[in-house]
Amino acid sequence: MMDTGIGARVRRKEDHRFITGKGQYTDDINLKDQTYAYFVRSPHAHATIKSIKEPEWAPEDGVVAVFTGEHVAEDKIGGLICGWMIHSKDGSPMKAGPHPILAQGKARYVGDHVAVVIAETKEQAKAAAARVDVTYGVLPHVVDVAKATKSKAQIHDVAPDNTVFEWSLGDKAATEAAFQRAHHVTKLDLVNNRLIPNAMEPRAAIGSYDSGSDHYTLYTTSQNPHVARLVISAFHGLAPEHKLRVIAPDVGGGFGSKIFIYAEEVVCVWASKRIGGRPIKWTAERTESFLADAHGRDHVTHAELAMDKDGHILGLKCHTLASMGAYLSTFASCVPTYLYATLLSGQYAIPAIYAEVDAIYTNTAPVDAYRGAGRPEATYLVERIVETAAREMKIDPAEFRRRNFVTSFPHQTPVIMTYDAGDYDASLKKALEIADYKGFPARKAAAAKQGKLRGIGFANYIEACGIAPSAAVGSLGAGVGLWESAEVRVNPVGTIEVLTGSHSHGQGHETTFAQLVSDRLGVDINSVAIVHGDTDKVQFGMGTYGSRSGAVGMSAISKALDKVEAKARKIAAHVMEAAEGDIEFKNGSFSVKGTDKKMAFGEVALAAYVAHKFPTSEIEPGLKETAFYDPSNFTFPAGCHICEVEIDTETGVTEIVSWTAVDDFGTVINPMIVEGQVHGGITQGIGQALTEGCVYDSESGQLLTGSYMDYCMPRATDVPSFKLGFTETKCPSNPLGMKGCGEAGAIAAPAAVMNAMTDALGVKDLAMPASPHTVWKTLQATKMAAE
Ligand code: MCN
Repeated sequence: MMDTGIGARVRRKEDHRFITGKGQYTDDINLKDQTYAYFVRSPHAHATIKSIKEPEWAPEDGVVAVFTGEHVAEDKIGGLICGWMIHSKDGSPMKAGPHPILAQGKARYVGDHVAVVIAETKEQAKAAAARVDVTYGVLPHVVDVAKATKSKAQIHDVAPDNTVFEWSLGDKAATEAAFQRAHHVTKLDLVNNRLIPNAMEPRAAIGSYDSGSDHYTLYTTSQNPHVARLVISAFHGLAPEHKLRVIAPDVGGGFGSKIFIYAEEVVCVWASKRIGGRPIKWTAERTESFLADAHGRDHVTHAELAMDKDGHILGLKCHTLASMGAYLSTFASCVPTYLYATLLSGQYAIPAIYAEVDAIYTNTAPVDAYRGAGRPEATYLVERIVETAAREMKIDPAEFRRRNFVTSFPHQTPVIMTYDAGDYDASLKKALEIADYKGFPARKAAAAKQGKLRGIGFANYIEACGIAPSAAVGSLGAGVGLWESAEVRVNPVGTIEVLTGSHSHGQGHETTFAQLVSDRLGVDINSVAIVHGDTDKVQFGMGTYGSRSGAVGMSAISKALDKVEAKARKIAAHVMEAAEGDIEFKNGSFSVKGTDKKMAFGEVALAAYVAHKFPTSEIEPGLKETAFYDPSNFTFPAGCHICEVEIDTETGVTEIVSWTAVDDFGTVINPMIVEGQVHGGITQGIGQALTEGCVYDSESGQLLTGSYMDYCMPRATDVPSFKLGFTETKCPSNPLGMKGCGEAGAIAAPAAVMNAMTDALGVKDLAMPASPHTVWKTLQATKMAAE
């Protein structure tokens, strides 16, 4: 029994169905009388829509209907919303332009939804969409965030210079005073390159309306079906919540890109009623995913770090331009603000910080949370500038970090967060050992003999995850509290169903959540089923993002398990005719202290339902408990990643030759799953650093990297075998002591790669993605400068 509990390397229960092709993804579902949707998308970056004309459809065209923004307006269907209000420094609210589910009057990026064609087959819908005649009036456009405020393109009437907000955090005067006292100031300009999500399963939706029950159903690729139902119900005004069921079945990856409410989902549900209730299915083609999934990052930053003569950091200031894309997506405004600037203290005791963030509209796909949102951008800034400062001050980068680490907890940073627990020096120390830091000079010399430049780079990241605490989140502009729910249903024979508001789209919840139950109740892990992703089954949940499912979702389950155990204990006491205080619960059985009386957990469950030997006036029959868990703080996983690269000076090709990651995730439920999460995260971070570059053509506004021919995801051959280690400081704000692990690798990796590459090349600046061409140009420039 013990080897399926907390800490066991249990194989993922869900993998059998995935690897045998038995997963049920949205596109695997087909409903009776189903039709298919295909979207007519804008070929222009910015244009007025002058007219939309349909040809005469023949029966063989299979067209059921064509809808435009006018039909949406006719039915008074609300637009997509950004749920996080941010105020500018002057107190004015952010400038949120309208975001209709089908464009009304204007298209604002290439791929914007202009109309939808519903047809009998997918092929007919696509062919018919190509024949819808849209007349556009092309407008000036801007795709570059650094140029957008001065551009002729005015994307939304509410934002004349395309500025959404000008926000700041921290104490400006204290930071300026710190810079006045500085012995050395390091300055760095950074671009955090725009990323395009590439989930294995493209987004998909099936909307259906049943006129008999006046009930809507939406199957969708969502990370948070309950929030989708709430938003579609409350803001789009489609149906009251109890008449809308949202099901997110198996979801094939998201990493943030499936958190948001997208136009296609709302269109499928709404249009189903318009066509008389026939279901409408839409599955994105990969090119549509490139064009219209919410992108990530796109920051341009200037940062400065002030130090005293001994390399102690006195202050940090930065100014960031954050592209929002053409519309504000669901959480867009909170990514470059509260998810970013609040972590600019990194692992360091920085006395003064001042951050300014200007959020800007551009004629590009909306930008939202992806692969760690905000926190990777903060880590990139902090770890790149800390490494650069150490080099400029000729202090060993590990030693520089050690001198500045936060060492006592709780630690209040100057940018809102209170770090609860950690031991950054322990992670660094362990990482230095695993990476054989002392042996690096010899490895560098050996590489040089083969004509290669070898470099080493650190990233001592911190992230705030377990995104939930209502008190904190509510006060940071969300206006709502976040938490998580759980229901533990013990069946009469002792098998267990756990209904959770968290959502799994690759993280192995069906295994780790069951491990917790197995551990606590001493039951076989195979008698535990985890139910999630269906608003008709699970009462309410906040879903999955910000690595919150372990720390928050499992804590809610833990709370419900406490209640189950407490009730079962009472029942066991009655059945065994003993005082409740004499009942012990261990390894799945209840026993009476000092006697040989014993009942297995399953026997108590049966007693709870049918074999009552307790007064039901005192104890209700049944064994089912619910809990809501709202933590008091975020969790702060942290760690040290060390990357070593070798650069071929002839070709500019970079090879990552070694990777050490030592992470502190508090209590680890399943080390195998956690290692997998770290591997996946690092690989994505390496992708951002080396290969993934989203390019919009400034002349035409077209997305030039709209397929795998041009947008290069990292491959197995791009990554080394990772050397992992763990340290453990328990998170004090949840009962399990857990910290999130899902995004850690993606947060740490870009800075570690770029620090290693700049070390190898002996340069200060190098842009991501550092492709062989970029590296080769840098090598040539360095050579020319030396000549
Ligand atoms: N876990 C553990 N011990 C810990 C922390 C976590 O055993 N100390 C386990 C959890 O029980 C869970 C997994 O590790 O099975 C990840 O848990 P957690 O860090 O809480 O993260 P979430 O499940 O909330 O997912 C978070 C993060 C996010 S926000 C996204 S989105 C995400 C992700 O990580 N998307 C993923 N990991 C992904 N992995 C895959 N394969 N695919 C995605 O789309």
